[in-house]
Amino acid sequence: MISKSFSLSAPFKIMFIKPRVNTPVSVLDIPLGILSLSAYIKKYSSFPVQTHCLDLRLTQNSKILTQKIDTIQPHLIGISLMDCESNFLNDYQTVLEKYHKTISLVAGGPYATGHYETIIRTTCISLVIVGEGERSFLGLVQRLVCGQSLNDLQGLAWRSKEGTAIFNGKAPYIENLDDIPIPDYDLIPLDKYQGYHPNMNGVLAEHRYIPVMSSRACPFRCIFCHNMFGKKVRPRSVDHFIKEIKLLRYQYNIREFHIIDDYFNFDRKRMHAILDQIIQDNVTIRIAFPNALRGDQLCYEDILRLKQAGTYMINFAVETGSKRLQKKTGKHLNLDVILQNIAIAKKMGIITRGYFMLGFPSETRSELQETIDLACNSDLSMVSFFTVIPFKGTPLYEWSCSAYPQMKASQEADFWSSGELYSSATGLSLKRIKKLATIRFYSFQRLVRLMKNAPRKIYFFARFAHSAISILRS
Ligand code: B12
Ligand code: SF4
Repeated sequence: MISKSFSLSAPFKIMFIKPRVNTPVSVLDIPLGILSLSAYIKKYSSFPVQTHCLDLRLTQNSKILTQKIDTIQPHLIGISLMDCESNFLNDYQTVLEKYHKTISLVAGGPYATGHYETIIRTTCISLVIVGEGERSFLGLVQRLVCGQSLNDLQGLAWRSKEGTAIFNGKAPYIENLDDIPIPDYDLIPLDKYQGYHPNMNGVLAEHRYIPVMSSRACPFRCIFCHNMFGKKVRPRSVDHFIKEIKLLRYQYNIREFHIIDDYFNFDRKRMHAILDQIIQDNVTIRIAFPNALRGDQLCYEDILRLKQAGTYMINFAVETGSKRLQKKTGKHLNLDVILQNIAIAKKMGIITRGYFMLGFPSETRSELQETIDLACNSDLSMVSFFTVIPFKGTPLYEWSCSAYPQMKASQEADFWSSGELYSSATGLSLKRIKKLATIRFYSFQRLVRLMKNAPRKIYFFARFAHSAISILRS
């Protein structure tokens, strides 16, 4: 078991790292997970803690990591990893190896959760927090500082003397999300995350925007989902969330909010309470839902209230137009209701975008066509066709392994080639199909309507054009 000695005459220093992505389009939204960990540990640690964040997406300087480590001299480095950021472990292997004897290296996030064994076996990182991070990370830091054993710390995976990964088991989720303080926004140069760069929503109506989360988890069981926060939705209280919105609006001058809950409309009463509060207190903001709302769990009243509170854009994660695949993927959407709600939103002048997934194992040409037809015949204003990516730790991954035996052989599947796996199995070029579908979707009439509904038209369209070009090029 790794244990370093710390003499704490000064604060315990933690340096978080947010890597660059290894995909063609790099989104630059704030690293919410790191900000939450920072706020939590500062509030609950029994000794002073100083936190820093190095977001590698903000710099091109390849030496910055070493420079920052040497300047800050952290006791612990915490690396946040999604699958699309896992290249960091290769790219910075020598840097990590240089420091791992003197600094505790800890990984967390969706990739670390699904691949803790690989990380512990193949890199010099010997500590991984699996799943929701706040509580286990605090426990880890407290134990490291006090020199206590880590053997029973829930949520931790660690390297044994033999070099194997030992996982102490899942930690219980934090029941009351109000126990987590408002994210530590001062940890990052917030101004650098504003304005003209790709963001999760694709477009923007305001220069100053931010992603926020009012609840964690989702009760559905889509087979492609990387289940990070469990199946029981845990809401923050309306007051706690509104306090954050107001802080960001009035103290940080944020004008646009991207609500990225997995299931914001899980409780209609609560959703109305949040929206009513925004309306009553005259908090003038624009709202978008880049992580989508559950489109078949909305009604006219909900959409009206969303509009009144400032919503200018709603994303709908339809995924597939095939009834067979709706069932097979566990999405179980009521397609008729979702199409009605898209039409209602259109009438209210709300911009809507549909997310669709193409290339599930066993998906036939006519099923692909059903999805494309559904998108093109709908009232959606915008569309994103994605290639199906089977993430390790999801049921889709298991299904893909049996559908594509060559994927299993490659152990850690290269997710970004999964479109090619589908294409080589079926002879259909997903890339081409996606491009043609996108071109078909954006009819002249649709573009005119989008222009009509777009807030701050020139600003909006500059971003729209930018993201359309990146998609067509990729
Ligand atoms: C915002 C978001 C994005 C943003 C930014 C993500 C980011 N965090 O930087 C963008 C738009 C870039 C994005 C992209 C994608 N995303 Co996304 N995204 C999300 C979303 C909706 C919210 C992330 C978030 O901020 N959560 C809130 C914070 C509090 O949680 P967190 O970041 O996970 O952090 C917690 C723990 O992970 C852990 N932790 C995190 N870092 C660290 C570090 C340390 C040291 C420790 C100890 C702990 C720790 O502790 C934190 C607090 O509990 C999640 C869904 C979700 N519910 O989380 C999906 C999610 C992360 N995305 C997912 C996917 C599939 C994608 C895409 C691949 C989708 C696609 N097909 O294109 C792309 C990636 C491609 C690309 N080119 O970038 C998957 C994860 C896949 C994976 N294993 O990496 C998720 C979980 C969705 C899902 N349910 O499947 N995404
Ligand atoms: S609805 Fe979204 S968050 Fe919920 S299980 Fe499906 S993909 Fe995951």
